[in-house]
Amino acid sequence: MAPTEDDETTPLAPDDGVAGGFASIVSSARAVAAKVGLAGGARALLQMNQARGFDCPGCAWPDPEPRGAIEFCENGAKHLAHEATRRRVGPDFFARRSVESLAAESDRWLEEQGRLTHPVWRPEGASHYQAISWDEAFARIAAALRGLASPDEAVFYTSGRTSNEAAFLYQLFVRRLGTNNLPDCSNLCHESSGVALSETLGGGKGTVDLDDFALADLIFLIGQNPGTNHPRMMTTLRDAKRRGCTIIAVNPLRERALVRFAHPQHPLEMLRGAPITDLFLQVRVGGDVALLQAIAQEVLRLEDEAPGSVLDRDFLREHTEGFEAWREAVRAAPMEVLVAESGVPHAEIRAAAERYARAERTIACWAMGVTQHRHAVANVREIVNLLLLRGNVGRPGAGACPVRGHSNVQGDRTMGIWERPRHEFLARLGAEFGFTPPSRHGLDAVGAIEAMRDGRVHVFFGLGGNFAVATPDPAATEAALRRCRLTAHVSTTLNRSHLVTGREALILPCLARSECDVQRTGPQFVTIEDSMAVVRRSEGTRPPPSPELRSEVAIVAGLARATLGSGSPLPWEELAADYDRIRERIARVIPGFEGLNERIRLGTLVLPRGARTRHFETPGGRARFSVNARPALDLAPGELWLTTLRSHDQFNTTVYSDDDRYRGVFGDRRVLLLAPTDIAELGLEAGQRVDVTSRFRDERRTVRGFRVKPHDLPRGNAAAYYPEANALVPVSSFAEGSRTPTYKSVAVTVRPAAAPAE
Ligand SMILES: Nc1nc2c(c(=O)[nH]1)N[C@H]1C(S)=C(S)[C@@H](COP(=O)(O)OP(=O)(O)OC[C@H]3O[C@@H](n4cnc5c(=O)[nH]c(N)nc54)[C@H](O)[C@@H]3O)O[C@H]1N2
Ligand SMILES: Nc1nc2c(c(=O)[nH]1)N[C@H]1C(S)=C(S)[C@@H](COP(=O)(O)OP(=O)(O)OC[C@H]3O[C@@H](n4cnc5c(=O)[nH]c(N)nc54)[C@H](O)[C@@H]3O)O[C@H]1N2
Ligand SMILES: [Mo]
Repeated sequence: MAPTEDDETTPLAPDDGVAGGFASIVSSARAVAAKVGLAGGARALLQMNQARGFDCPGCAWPDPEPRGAIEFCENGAKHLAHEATRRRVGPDFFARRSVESLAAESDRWLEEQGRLTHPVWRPEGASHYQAISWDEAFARIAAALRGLASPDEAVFYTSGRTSNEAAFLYQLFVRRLGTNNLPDCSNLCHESSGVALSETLGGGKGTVDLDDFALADLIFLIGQNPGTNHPRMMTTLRDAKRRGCTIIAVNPLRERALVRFAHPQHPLEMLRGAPITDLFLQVRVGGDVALLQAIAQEVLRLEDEAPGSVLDRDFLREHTEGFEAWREAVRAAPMEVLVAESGVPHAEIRAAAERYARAERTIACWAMGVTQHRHAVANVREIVNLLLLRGNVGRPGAGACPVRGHSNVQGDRTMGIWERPRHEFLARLGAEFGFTPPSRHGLDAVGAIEAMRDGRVHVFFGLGGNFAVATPDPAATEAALRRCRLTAHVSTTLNRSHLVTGREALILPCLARSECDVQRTGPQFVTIEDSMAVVRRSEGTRPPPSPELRSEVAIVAGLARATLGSGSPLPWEELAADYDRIRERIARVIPGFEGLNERIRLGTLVLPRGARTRHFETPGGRARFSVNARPALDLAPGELWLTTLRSHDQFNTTVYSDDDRYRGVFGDRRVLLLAPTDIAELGLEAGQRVDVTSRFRDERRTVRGFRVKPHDLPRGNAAAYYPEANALVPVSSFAEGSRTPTYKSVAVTVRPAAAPAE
C-alpha cells in the first residue's frame, strides 16, 4: 500500500507502542511531498545510498554491500526534503529583512525559508546583508585573515557533512596559512571515544565492520537511541535479533525503538513490531562507570567460580597490559555502592554479566549518552575494559563500535580536520606540498569560544554547521562570536549562526550532497567515510537550486587562492577543477588511501584499523586496561541530573517539527521530562510550567517556562531537548581528557515558573 496523506488515521500511527512501522514511512513521504512534491521526492530517494547515487546526508551508519535494496529511512528522507526544498533565500530576501529582524524569528522559521542562493555580505555597521560577488567575498575574508597579527587569531570550524575532498583541501589551506585552529563538531560529539580508544586500543576508530553484526551473539547499546538517530541500524539490530542475538540496552530512558521495532519496509512485521531488547538496564544519568564496573566485577566472580571458563586468558596474556591492577581496583569497589550509583538492581547487573560471560562474540555500541559527561572518557575506557576481558576485540563478530553522528564526521578527521594532528600526518602533508605545517596544537570548539570571548581570536570561519546553536551556553557563544572582526559561514540554509555576526560577516552558499557538482573538467563525485571506516563515492544527481552555488571544494580553493595569493605555489584552481587531483594527493598523504582513484571507481575502500588484527598501536603494542575513578555524582538536596536529547523530528540544530512521536511528546519542545515520583516530590504537576536553573561552580543559568512531562526515567534525573536546553550547559564544563561539553549531565533545580511563558 502506498502511503498517502490520509494515512495519519491508520491505527498504526503514533501511539501503538511500536517504533518504525507505517507511521514512519508516512511521515517521511509527507516530509518529502510537502517540500518537493512527491514525484521528485521519490525519485531523489531512490537515488540515495545507491551504487551510483549520493550518500545519505543524515547519519554515519554504513550501508550493506553490495548496495541494491532501497536503503533510506524516515529521517534521511527529511534531510533530503530540506535540501530539495523549492523555497529560496536570495539577495531580495536579505534586502527586505534586516539581520536584527531575522534574529527575532525562530530557528525553525529560518531553516524553512529554504536554500541560500547567492553569497551575501554584511558590511561593518550595515543593518542588512547584501549581494556580493564570489571574488569580492573571498577578497574580504582574505583581507581579514591577512590583517591578523598571527594566523592563530583565526579559527576554522567544520561540521561533519563536509566531503573528504573538501576537508582535505580545507585543512591544507588552514595549515598553509599557519595554524592548527581546526575545531570541529567531533569536539562536541565523539571526541571522548577517540581519546579513550586511542589510549586503550591504539586508534581512535571503532573496531567492527557491518559484517560483524551478522556474527555477534550479544550487542550492547549504551547511551544511544538508534530508532531516531540511526534508523538504518534498526535493520541490523532486527536481523541480529532474529538470528537469536541477545541485545542489552543501557539507557535512563526506555526508548521505544529499543523496546519494540517494526521495520517499515517489511509489511508483515508492521502490525506488532518485533521485540528488540532482551535486558534493559535503566541506568541513572551519569551512572555508566559504576554500572560497567559492577558488571565487570560480576564477570570476575563468575570466573572465580569456574576458573578458566570466562576470561580469555590467552588474549589477556598475549595482547593486553594492566589487567592485574585493573582487577584489583574493580574488586575493591563495594557492590552496594555500585548498585546505588548506577541505579540498576543487583539482579539485573548479574543477569547482564551472565549473558556476557556466555556470549561467544560481543559488540558494544555507544553514542552521546556515553561521550558527553565530565567522566565520558572513563565511560568509554570501561566499555573497552569489559570487551578486553573476554577477548572481544580483533576477532570476527566482536568489538568496539562508537556510532558516529554526521555522515562524514569520521572522514573529516581522517582527512586532518583536527586541532591536535599527529606528527606523522603533518610530516607527510609537509613533504607532499613542500612546506612546514605548524606543529603547535590548535583550538578545539570550547577553546575557540574562550579565545573569541577573550579577544585572542578575531576571525571565525565555519564550513557547515551551526556553531552558535550547537555549542553550550548560546549567550556566551554569541557574545564571543560578536567580538570577532569577521565571521563567515559556508552553508546550504539560513541558520542562527549567520545572524550572530562579527563586525562584518559573510554567508557563502554551497551545493548540497544530493546535487550535481560540475567543475571545469566535468561532473565530479566526492568520497565519504562511514562509521565503520568504509570509504565510498557519493555523486549528486539533482540540479542545483541556483547557478550561483559553488561546491565546498571550489569555495575552499577560491578562499585559499585569495588569501595565500601568488605566495602560494599550490594549484588551488587545478585541484578544484578535477577532484581526482585532490584524491591523488590524499592517496599520497593518508595511509590506507593508496590508489584511491582507481579503487573507488571499482568499489569501496575499507581503511585499516590495527585493532582489528590485534595490532595495537599503543606504546607497548598491547591493548591497555585502565583504572577509572567513579565520578562524584552527588547533588545538593532538591537537585536533579539533567540530560539533553534529540527528538525524533530534528537533525541536530535543524528542527523539523515540535513532535517527538516515540516519546509521546507533541506540539512543544520546551518540555522537561521527569519521573512521576519526582514530580510529586517536588510538589509539581504534569503540564505545569517550570523554570530550570543549572549550577556549575558558582555559575547559575536559567531557562524559563518549560512544561513538566511525566516520563519513564530514573528518579533524580531529568531530560530536555537539545538545543532548547543548551542555555543550561556551561562552556567550561567539559569532559576530562576530551573537552567535550557535558551536555548529558547538568545539575539543575526546578521550580514553578516565575511568570507565565509566551
Ligand atoms: N534523525 C537524526 N539523526 C541523527 C542526528 C539527529 O539530530 N537527528 N544527529 C546525528 C549526530 S551528530 C549524532 S552525534 C548522533 C546522536 O545519536 P544519539 O547519541 O543516539 O542521540 P542523543 O539524543 O544525543 O542521545 C543518546 C541517548 O543517550 C541516552 N542517555 C542520556 N544520558 C545518558 C547517560 O548518562 N547514560 C546512558 N547510558 N545513556 C544516556 C538518552 O536517553 C538517549 O537515548 O545521531 C546522528 N543522527
Ligand atoms: N545540548 C546538546 N548540544 C549538542 C549535542 C547534544 O547532544 N546536546 N550534540 C552535539 C553534537 S553530537 C554535534 S555533532 C553538534 C552539531 O553541531 P553542527 O554540526 O555545528 O550543527 P548542525 O545542526 O548539524 O548544522 C546544521 C547546519 O549545517 C548547514 N548544512 C547542512 N548541510 C550542509 C552541507 O552539505 N554543507 C554545508 N556547508 N552546510 C550544510 C545548514 O546551514 C544547517 O543550518 O551539536 C552538539 N550540541
Ligand atoms: Mo554528533
